[in-house]
Amino acid sequence: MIPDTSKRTRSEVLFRHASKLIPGGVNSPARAFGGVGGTPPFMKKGEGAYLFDVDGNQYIDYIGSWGPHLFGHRHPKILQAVEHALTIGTSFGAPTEAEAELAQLVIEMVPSIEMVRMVNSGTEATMSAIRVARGFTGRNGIIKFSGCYHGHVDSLLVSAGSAALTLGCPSSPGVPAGATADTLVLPYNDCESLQAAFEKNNAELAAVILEPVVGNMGCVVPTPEFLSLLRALCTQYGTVLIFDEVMTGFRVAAGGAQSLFGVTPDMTTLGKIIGAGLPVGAYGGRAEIMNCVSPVGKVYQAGTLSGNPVAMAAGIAMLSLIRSENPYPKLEEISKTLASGFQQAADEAGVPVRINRVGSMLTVFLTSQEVRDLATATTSDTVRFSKWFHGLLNRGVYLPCSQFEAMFVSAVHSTSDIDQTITAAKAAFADLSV
Ligand code: HOZ
Repeated sequence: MIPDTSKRTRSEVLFRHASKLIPGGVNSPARAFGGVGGTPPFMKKGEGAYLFDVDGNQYIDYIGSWGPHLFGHRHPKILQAVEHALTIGTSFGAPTEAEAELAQLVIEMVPSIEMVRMVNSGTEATMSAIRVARGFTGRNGIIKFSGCYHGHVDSLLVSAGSAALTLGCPSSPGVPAGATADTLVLPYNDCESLQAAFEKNNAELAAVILEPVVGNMGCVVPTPEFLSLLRALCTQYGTVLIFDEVMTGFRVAAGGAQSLFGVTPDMTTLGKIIGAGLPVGAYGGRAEIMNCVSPVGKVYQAGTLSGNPVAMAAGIAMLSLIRSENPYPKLEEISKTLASGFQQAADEAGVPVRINRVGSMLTVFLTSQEVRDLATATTSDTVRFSKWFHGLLNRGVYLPCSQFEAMFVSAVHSTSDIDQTITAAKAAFADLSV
Protein backbone atom coordinates (compact mmCIF):
# COMPACT_ATOMS: atom_id res chain seq x y z
CA MET A 1 0.00 0.00 0.00
CA ILE A 2 1.28 3.49 -0.83
CA PRO A 3 1.34 5.71 2.28
CA ASP A 4 -0.13 9.21 2.35
CA THR A 5 2.49 11.57 3.78
CA SER A 6 0.95 14.77 2.46
CA LYS A 7 -0.10 16.24 5.85
CA ARG A 8 2.77 18.28 7.23
CA THR A 9 1.13 20.89 9.44
CA ARG A 10 3.76 20.89 12.19
CA SER A 11 6.56 21.25 9.62
CA GLU A 12 4.76 24.26 8.16
CA VAL A 13 4.55 25.91 11.59
CA LEU A 14 8.23 25.21 12.29
CA PHE A 15 9.28 26.47 8.86
CA ARG A 16 7.37 29.74 9.32
CA HIS A 17 8.95 30.19 12.74
CA ALA A 18 12.48 29.33 11.52
CA SER A 19 12.09 31.71 8.57
CA LYS A 20 11.79 34.64 10.99
CA LEU A 21 15.07 33.68 12.65
CA ILE A 22 17.26 32.06 9.98
CA PRO A 23 17.54 33.26 6.33
CA GLY A 24 15.00 31.20 4.40
CA GLY A 25 14.41 29.09 7.51
CA VAL A 26 17.38 26.86 6.68
CA ASN A 27 21.09 26.67 7.39
CA SER A 28 21.94 25.57 3.85
CA PRO A 29 19.89 26.70 0.83
CA ALA A 30 19.75 23.29 -0.89
CA ARG A 31 17.24 22.05 1.69
CA ALA A 32 14.80 24.97 1.44
CA PHE A 33 12.68 23.47 -1.36
CA GLY A 34 13.42 26.58 -3.47
CA GLY A 35 13.70 24.43 -6.59
CA VAL A 36 10.45 22.54 -6.11
CA GLY A 37 8.24 24.85 -4.03
CA GLY A 38 6.39 23.98 -0.84
CA THR A 39 7.58 23.40 2.70
CA PRO A 40 10.43 21.08 3.65
CA PRO A 41 9.44 18.41 6.16
CA PHE A 42 11.22 19.00 9.45
CA MET A 43 12.87 15.78 10.51
CA LYS A 44 12.60 14.24 13.92
CA LYS A 45 14.59 11.07 13.52
CA GLY A 46 16.46 8.84 11.08
CA GLU A 47 16.67 5.07 11.34
CA GLY A 48 18.24 2.81 8.72
CA ALA A 49 16.83 3.75 5.30
CA TYR A 50 14.06 5.91 6.78
CA LEU A 51 13.39 9.42 7.96
CA PHE A 52 10.54 10.39 10.27
CA ASP A 53 9.19 13.94 10.29
CA VAL A 54 7.64 15.96 13.10
CA ASP A 55 4.13 15.18 11.77
CA GLY A 56 4.66 11.44 12.19
CA ASN A 57 5.26 10.71 8.48
CA GLN A 58 7.79 8.08 7.46
CA TYR A 59 9.87 8.42 4.28
CA ILE A 60 12.26 6.17 2.39
CA ASP A 61 15.33 8.40 2.36
CA TYR A 62 17.34 8.85 -0.85
CA ILE A 63 19.30 11.88 0.33
CA GLY A 64 21.14 10.22 3.18
CA SER A 65 22.29 13.65 4.41
CA TRP A 66 23.45 14.37 0.82
CA GLY A 67 25.73 11.35 0.71
CA PRO A 68 27.31 10.22 3.97
CA HIS A 69 24.79 7.60 5.10
CA LEU A 70 26.15 4.74 3.05
CA PHE A 71 24.88 2.36 5.75
CA GLY A 72 21.73 4.32 6.56
CA HIS A 73 20.96 6.32 9.68
CA ARG A 74 22.19 5.32 13.13
CA HIS A 75 24.31 2.34 12.22
CA PRO A 76 25.14 0.65 15.56
CA LYS A 77 28.91 0.54 14.90
CA ILE A 78 29.02 4.26 14.17
CA LEU A 79 26.87 5.12 17.19
CA GLN A 80 29.08 2.97 19.39
CA ALA A 81 32.24 4.71 18.19
CA VAL A 82 30.73 8.16 18.73
CA GLU A 83 29.42 7.24 22.19
CA HIS A 84 32.85 5.97 23.17
CA ALA A 85 34.53 9.15 21.88
CA LEU A 86 32.11 11.24 23.94
CA THR A 87 33.27 9.54 27.12
CA ILE A 88 36.78 10.86 26.42
CA GLY A 89 36.05 14.44 25.43
CA THR A 90 34.53 16.52 22.64
CA SER A 91 37.51 18.64 21.56
CA PHE A 92 41.07 19.17 22.77
CA GLY A 93 42.74 21.46 20.23
CA ALA A 94 45.68 19.08 20.63
CA PRO A 95 46.69 16.00 18.63
CA THR A 96 45.07 12.61 19.25
CA GLU A 97 45.88 9.10 18.06
CA ALA A 98 42.57 8.85 16.15
CA GLU A 99 43.69 11.51 13.62
CA ALA A 100 46.55 9.36 12.33
CA GLU A 101 44.29 6.31 12.42
CA LEU A 102 41.77 7.94 10.08
CA ALA A 103 44.58 9.38 7.93
CA GLN A 104 46.06 5.89 7.58
CA LEU A 105 42.72 4.45 6.47
CA VAL A 106 42.23 7.22 3.90
CA ILE A 107 45.74 6.74 2.53
CA GLU A 108 45.32 2.99 2.28
CA MET A 109 41.95 3.25 0.56
CA VAL A 110 42.39 6.16 -1.88
CA PRO A 111 45.10 5.31 -4.42
CA SER A 112 46.52 8.78 -5.05
CA ILE A 113 46.67 10.10 -1.46
CA GLU A 114 50.09 9.90 0.18
CA MET A 115 49.39 12.49 2.87
CA VAL A 116 46.14 13.98 4.10
CA ARG A 117 44.97 16.92 6.24
CA MET A 118 41.61 16.80 8.06
CA VAL A 119 39.28 19.80 7.97
CA ASN A 120 35.61 20.30 8.88
CA SER A 121 33.71 20.45 5.59
CA GLY A 122 33.94 19.94 1.86
CA THR A 123 34.13 23.72 1.36
CA GLU A 124 37.18 23.93 3.62
CA ALA A 125 38.75 21.02 1.76
CA THR A 126 38.41 22.56 -1.71
CA MET A 127 39.36 26.05 -0.51
CA SER A 128 42.53 24.63 1.04
CA ALA A 129 43.39 22.40 -1.92
CA ILE A 130 43.24 25.39 -4.26
CA ARG A 131 45.52 27.39 -1.97
CA VAL A 132 48.01 24.53 -1.73
CA ALA A 133 48.00 24.01 -5.51
CA ARG A 134 48.70 27.71 -5.98
CA GLY A 135 51.45 27.66 -3.35
CA PHE A 136 53.01 24.56 -4.87
CA THR A 137 53.03 25.82 -8.47
CA GLY A 138 53.55 29.52 -7.80
CA ARG A 139 50.72 30.18 -10.28
CA ASN A 140 47.20 31.57 -9.78
CA GLY A 141 44.98 30.28 -12.59
CA ILE A 142 42.30 27.66 -11.96
CA ILE A 143 40.04 25.79 -14.35
CA LYS A 144 36.63 24.71 -13.08
CA PHE A 145 33.69 23.31 -15.02
CA SER A 146 30.24 24.87 -15.27
CA GLY A 147 27.67 23.05 -13.15
CA CYS A 148 30.32 21.58 -10.82
CA TYR A 149 29.99 22.79 -7.25
CA HIS A 150 32.91 22.81 -4.85
CA GLY A 151 31.33 24.41 -1.81
CA HIS A 152 30.94 28.13 -1.34
CA VAL A 153 34.60 29.06 -1.89
CA ASP A 154 34.84 32.56 -3.42
CA SER A 155 37.12 31.60 -6.30
CA LEU A 156 34.95 28.59 -7.19
CA LEU A 157 31.52 30.16 -6.86
CA VAL A 158 31.27 30.82 -10.58
CA SER A 159 28.81 28.98 -12.78
CA ALA A 160 28.29 26.70 -9.78
CA GLY A 161 25.87 23.81 -9.45
CA SER A 162 23.77 22.57 -6.51
CA ALA A 163 21.51 25.14 -4.82
CA ALA A 164 23.49 28.00 -6.41
CA LEU A 165 22.13 26.78 -9.74
CA THR A 166 18.65 25.81 -8.49
CA LEU A 167 18.14 29.17 -6.81
CA GLY A 168 19.51 31.20 -9.70
CA CYS A 169 22.80 32.47 -8.23
CA PRO A 170 25.44 30.30 -9.93
CA SER A 171 27.80 33.27 -9.65
CA SER A 172 27.02 34.87 -6.31
CA PRO A 173 26.83 38.57 -5.42
CA GLY A 174 29.33 39.29 -2.65
CA VAL A 175 32.15 37.53 -4.45
CA PRO A 176 34.49 40.32 -5.59
CA ALA A 177 35.52 40.21 -9.26
CA GLY A 178 39.12 39.93 -8.09
CA ALA A 179 38.39 36.65 -6.33
CA THR A 180 37.30 34.98 -9.55
CA ALA A 181 39.59 36.83 -11.96
CA ASP A 182 41.89 33.81 -12.18
CA THR A 183 39.09 31.26 -12.55
CA LEU A 184 38.45 29.94 -16.04
CA VAL A 185 35.10 28.17 -16.49
CA LEU A 186 34.77 25.47 -19.15
CA PRO A 187 31.98 23.10 -20.17
CA TYR A 188 32.21 19.61 -18.58
CA ASN A 189 33.20 16.74 -20.87
CA ASP A 190 34.36 19.15 -23.59
CA CYS A 191 37.81 18.03 -24.74
CA GLU A 192 38.16 20.71 -27.39
CA SER A 193 37.69 23.67 -25.07
CA LEU A 194 39.96 22.03 -22.48
CA GLN A 195 42.74 21.61 -25.02
CA ALA A 196 42.29 25.19 -26.23
CA ALA A 197 42.33 26.59 -22.66
CA PHE A 198 45.60 24.82 -21.91
CA GLU A 199 47.16 25.97 -25.18
CA LYS A 200 46.35 29.56 -24.35
CA ASN A 201 46.91 29.68 -20.57
CA ASN A 202 49.18 26.82 -19.55
CA ALA A 203 51.89 28.97 -17.99
CA GLU A 204 49.31 30.47 -15.61
CA LEU A 205 47.42 27.34 -14.58
CA ALA A 206 47.89 26.20 -10.99
CA ALA A 207 45.05 23.70 -10.90
CA VAL A 208 42.11 22.06 -12.58
CA ILE A 209 39.34 21.07 -10.20
CA LEU A 210 36.36 18.87 -11.05
CA GLU A 211 33.83 16.46 -9.65
CA PRO A 212 35.00 13.22 -11.32
CA VAL A 213 31.35 12.16 -11.38
CA VAL A 214 29.25 15.29 -11.03
CA GLY A 215 26.54 15.25 -8.39
CA ASN A 216 25.78 18.94 -8.27
CA MET A 217 24.09 19.46 -11.66
CA GLY A 218 22.45 16.13 -11.12
CA CYS A 219 24.50 13.04 -11.80
CA VAL A 220 26.73 13.54 -14.85
CA VAL A 221 29.27 10.95 -15.90
CA PRO A 222 32.70 11.90 -17.32
CA THR A 223 33.76 10.43 -20.64
CA PRO A 224 36.98 8.40 -20.55
CA GLU A 225 38.51 10.75 -23.17
CA PHE A 226 37.79 13.79 -21.01
CA LEU A 227 39.43 12.29 -17.93
CA SER A 228 42.47 11.03 -19.78
CA LEU A 229 42.96 14.36 -21.59
CA LEU A 230 42.75 16.16 -18.25
CA ARG A 231 45.42 13.91 -16.79
CA ALA A 232 47.67 14.24 -19.82
CA LEU A 233 47.45 18.05 -20.00
CA CYS A 234 48.00 18.52 -16.27
CA THR A 235 51.06 16.26 -16.40
CA GLN A 236 52.42 18.01 -19.49
CA TYR A 237 52.10 21.51 -18.03
CA GLY A 238 52.76 20.85 -14.32
CA THR A 239 49.20 21.81 -13.37
CA VAL A 240 47.74 20.20 -10.24
CA LEU A 241 44.77 17.96 -11.06
CA ILE A 242 42.29 18.07 -8.17
CA PHE A 243 39.47 15.54 -7.97
CA ASP A 244 36.70 16.86 -5.74
CA GLU A 245 35.49 13.55 -4.33
CA VAL A 246 33.42 15.09 -1.54
CA MET A 247 30.42 13.22 -2.96
CA THR A 248 32.05 10.35 -4.84
CA GLY A 249 34.74 9.44 -2.28
CA PHE A 250 33.91 6.06 -0.67
CA ARG A 251 30.49 6.34 -2.36
CA VAL A 252 31.01 5.08 -5.91
CA ALA A 253 33.85 2.76 -4.82
CA ALA A 254 36.08 2.33 -1.76
CA GLY A 255 38.81 4.20 -3.64
CA GLY A 256 36.42 6.83 -5.04
CA ALA A 257 35.84 7.73 -8.69
CA GLN A 258 39.60 7.76 -9.30
CA SER A 259 39.81 4.03 -8.64
CA LEU A 260 36.68 3.37 -10.67
CA PHE A 261 37.95 5.23 -13.75
CA GLY A 262 41.66 4.45 -13.25
CA VAL A 263 42.76 8.09 -13.36
CA THR A 264 45.16 9.35 -10.71
CA PRO A 265 44.74 12.97 -9.60
CA ASP A 266 47.49 14.95 -7.85
CA MET A 267 45.15 16.03 -5.07
CA THR A 268 41.78 14.84 -3.78
CA THR A 269 39.19 16.55 -1.62
CA LEU A 270 36.93 14.46 0.59
CA GLY A 271 33.97 15.04 2.86
CA LYS A 272 30.57 13.57 3.69
CA ILE A 273 31.32 9.86 4.25
CA ILE A 274 34.63 10.30 6.09
CA GLY A 275 32.66 11.88 8.93
CA ALA A 276 29.79 9.37 8.76
CA GLY A 277 27.42 12.32 9.04
CA LEU A 278 29.55 14.41 11.41
CA PRO A 279 31.28 17.52 10.07
CA VAL A 280 34.53 16.31 8.48
CA GLY A 281 36.35 17.10 5.25
CA ALA A 282 39.87 16.34 4.13
CA TYR A 283 42.31 17.14 1.39
CA GLY A 284 45.28 15.07 0.41
CA GLY A 285 47.55 14.06 -2.41
CA ARG A 286 51.14 13.57 -3.41
CA ALA A 287 53.53 14.01 -0.48
CA GLU A 288 55.57 16.55 -2.47
CA ILE A 289 52.50 18.78 -2.72
CA MET A 290 51.17 18.16 0.80
CA ASN A 291 54.56 19.03 2.27
CA CYS A 292 53.89 22.63 1.21
CA VAL A 293 51.26 22.82 3.98
CA SER A 294 52.11 24.61 7.23
CA PRO A 295 53.87 23.81 9.57
CA VAL A 296 56.15 21.85 7.19
CA GLY A 297 55.72 24.30 4.33
CA LYS A 298 54.56 27.87 4.06
CA VAL A 299 50.99 27.44 2.79
CA TYR A 300 48.86 28.30 5.80
CA GLN A 301 45.73 26.36 6.72
CA ALA A 302 44.42 25.68 10.21
CA GLY A 303 41.34 24.95 12.36
CA THR A 304 40.60 24.40 16.05
CA LEU A 305 38.02 21.71 15.30
CA SER A 306 40.04 19.99 12.56
CA GLY A 307 40.66 16.36 13.49
CA ASN A 308 37.95 16.59 16.13
CA PRO A 309 37.99 13.39 18.22
CA VAL A 310 34.26 12.65 17.93
CA ALA A 311 34.27 13.19 14.17
CA MET A 312 37.46 11.10 13.76
CA ALA A 313 35.88 8.22 15.70
CA ALA A 314 32.84 8.32 13.41
CA GLY A 315 35.05 8.41 10.33
CA ILE A 316 37.19 5.48 11.50
CA ALA A 317 34.05 3.45 12.18
CA MET A 318 32.65 4.29 8.74
CA LEU A 319 35.79 3.43 6.76
CA SER A 320 36.29 0.24 8.82
CA LEU A 321 32.70 -0.76 8.02
CA ILE A 322 33.30 -0.16 4.32
CA ARG A 323 36.34 -2.43 4.48
CA SER A 324 34.65 -5.20 6.42
CA GLU A 325 31.27 -5.11 4.65
CA ASN A 326 32.18 -4.22 1.04
CA PRO A 327 28.74 -2.70 0.36
CA TYR A 328 29.42 -1.93 -3.32
CA PRO A 329 28.08 -5.08 -5.03
CA LYS A 330 24.78 -4.71 -3.16
CA LEU A 331 24.66 -0.95 -3.80
CA GLU A 332 25.20 -1.58 -7.51
CA GLU A 333 22.50 -4.21 -7.67
CA ILE A 334 19.76 -2.30 -5.86
CA SER A 335 20.61 1.02 -7.53
CA LYS A 336 20.44 -0.65 -10.95
CA THR A 337 17.02 -2.13 -10.08
CA LEU A 338 15.85 1.28 -8.89
CA ALA A 339 17.08 3.05 -12.05
CA SER A 340 15.44 0.53 -14.37
CA GLY A 341 12.22 0.70 -12.33
CA PHE A 342 12.21 4.50 -12.75
CA GLN A 343 12.85 4.13 -16.48
CA GLN A 344 10.04 1.62 -16.93
CA ALA A 345 7.64 3.75 -14.86
CA ALA A 346 8.44 6.82 -16.99
CA ASP A 347 8.11 4.86 -20.24
CA GLU A 348 4.71 3.50 -19.20
CA ALA A 349 3.51 7.02 -18.45
CA GLY A 350 5.01 8.38 -21.69
CA VAL A 351 7.27 10.80 -19.81
CA PRO A 352 10.68 11.31 -21.46
CA VAL A 353 13.51 10.85 -18.96
CA ARG A 354 17.26 10.35 -19.01
CA ILE A 355 18.69 8.50 -16.05
CA ASN A 356 22.38 8.92 -15.24
CA ARG A 357 23.86 6.59 -12.66
CA VAL A 358 27.22 5.60 -11.27
CA GLY A 359 26.81 2.99 -8.54
CA SER A 360 24.53 4.35 -5.84
CA MET A 361 24.48 7.96 -7.20
CA LEU A 362 21.77 8.71 -9.72
CA THR A 363 19.52 11.38 -11.21
CA VAL A 364 16.31 11.09 -13.18
CA PHE A 365 16.46 14.04 -15.60
CA LEU A 366 13.09 14.99 -17.06
CA THR A 367 14.41 15.51 -20.56
CA SER A 368 14.70 13.48 -23.74
CA GLN A 369 18.30 14.61 -24.34
CA GLU A 370 21.42 12.78 -23.26
CA VAL A 371 22.79 14.69 -20.23
CA ARG A 372 26.56 15.18 -20.37
CA ASP A 373 27.10 18.77 -19.17
CA LEU A 374 25.29 21.79 -17.74
CA ALA A 375 23.75 22.83 -21.07
CA THR A 376 22.09 19.44 -21.51
CA ALA A 377 21.17 19.10 -17.81
CA THR A 378 19.27 22.37 -18.03
CA THR A 379 17.11 21.09 -20.90
CA SER A 380 15.20 19.26 -18.11
CA ASP A 381 11.64 20.31 -17.41
CA THR A 382 12.04 21.59 -13.84
CA VAL A 383 8.34 22.38 -13.46
CA ARG A 384 7.48 18.76 -14.25
CA PHE A 385 10.30 17.59 -12.00
CA SER A 386 8.77 19.56 -9.08
CA LYS A 387 5.43 17.89 -9.62
CA TRP A 388 7.03 14.45 -9.80
CA PHE A 389 9.11 15.20 -6.70
CA HIS A 390 6.02 16.18 -4.68
CA GLY A 391 4.16 13.15 -6.02
CA LEU A 392 6.87 10.98 -4.50
CA LEU A 393 7.19 12.97 -1.28
CA ASN A 394 3.45 12.68 -0.65
CA ARG A 395 3.79 8.92 -1.12
CA GLY A 396 6.60 8.53 1.42
CA VAL A 397 9.69 8.82 -0.82
CA TYR A 398 12.21 11.53 0.03
CA LEU A 399 14.33 12.56 -2.97
CA PRO A 400 16.76 15.51 -3.28
CA CYS A 401 14.58 18.60 -3.68
CA SER A 402 16.09 19.75 -6.97
CA GLN A 403 16.49 18.44 -10.50
CA PHE A 404 20.16 19.39 -10.17
CA GLU A 405 21.22 17.05 -7.36
CA ALA A 406 22.01 13.36 -7.19
CA MET A 407 20.08 10.86 -5.13
CA PHE A 408 21.90 8.35 -2.96
CA VAL A 409 20.95 4.75 -2.28
CA SER A 410 22.21 3.10 0.90
CA ALA A 411 23.23 -0.46 1.64
CA VAL A 412 20.28 -0.79 4.03
CA HIS A 413 17.59 -0.04 1.45
CA SER A 414 15.66 -3.29 1.18
CA THR A 415 14.10 -4.88 -1.90
CA SER A 416 10.72 -3.89 -0.57
CA ASP A 417 11.89 -0.23 -0.15
CA ILE A 418 12.98 -0.26 -3.79
CA ASP A 419 9.69 -1.84 -4.92
CA GLN A 420 7.68 0.66 -2.90
CA THR A 421 9.69 3.52 -4.43
CA ILE A 422 9.07 2.29 -7.96
CA THR A 423 5.33 1.91 -7.27
CA ALA A 424 5.26 5.47 -5.92
CA ALA A 425 7.26 6.71 -8.92
CA LYS A 426 4.74 5.12 -11.30
CA ALA A 427 1.88 6.92 -9.61
CA ALA A 428 3.81 10.20 -9.55
CA PHE A 429 4.64 9.89 -13.27
CA ALA A 430 0.99 9.14 -14.00
CA ASP A 431 0.06 12.41 -12.19
CA LEU A 432 2.14 14.33 -14.73
CA SER A 433 -0.21 13.54 -17.57
CA VAL A 434 -3.26 14.70 -15.59
N1 HOZ B 1 25.82 20.72 -0.96
C1 HOZ B 1 24.74 19.81 -0.77
C2 HOZ B 1 24.12 19.41 -2.03
N2 HOZ B 1 24.92 19.17 -3.10
C3 HOZ B 1 23.63 20.36 0.08
C4 HOZ B 1 23.97 20.59 1.48
C5 HOZ B 1 22.78 20.82 2.39
O1 HOZ B 1 21.97 21.68 2.14
O2 HOZ B 1 22.66 20.14 3.39
